[in-house]
Amino acid sequence: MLTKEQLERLNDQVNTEASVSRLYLAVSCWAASKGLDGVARFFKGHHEEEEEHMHKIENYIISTGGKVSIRAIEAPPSDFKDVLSVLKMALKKEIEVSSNINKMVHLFLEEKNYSTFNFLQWFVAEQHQEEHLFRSLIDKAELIGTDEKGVFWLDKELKNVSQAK
Ligand code: OFO
Repeated sequence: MLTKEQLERLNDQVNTEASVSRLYLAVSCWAASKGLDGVARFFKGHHEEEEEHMHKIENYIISTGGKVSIRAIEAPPSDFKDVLSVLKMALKKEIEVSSNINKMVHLFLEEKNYSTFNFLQWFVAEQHQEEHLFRSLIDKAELIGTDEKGVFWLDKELKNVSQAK
């Protein structure tokens, strides 16, 4: 059983996951239109993962007898500067998501809701992996440079990462 505030926080997170999912979908479409198939595939995969995260939380709310509230979300941009800036934007987003998750973990622990605290541990681990992935891709991209050859390499690298998942 969730309190009103706890339910509100979980529903906020449903909304956040939906918004990140739409952003990654927009990046994927943008990349596909530029012929960057690896980037498109990578972000399409991440779009799908974020949808799964959203469903995970919805299902959890329902399992507690709570009500899911699906809200309107702001449309993401449809144009982006380049691949490196897109990766940096994604890392910034993931850091924001991690911060939300951490605040929730703190709340549920303080309020002795151990079941939800336990449920959120999956997200803590997932966010750690996501931040690490984006950080390492940015580091590699900065090392190799972002001229045409660099972008070609990055596109291939993102395709490899998608295939390895
Ligand atoms: Fe990576 O945002 Fe979901 O949890």
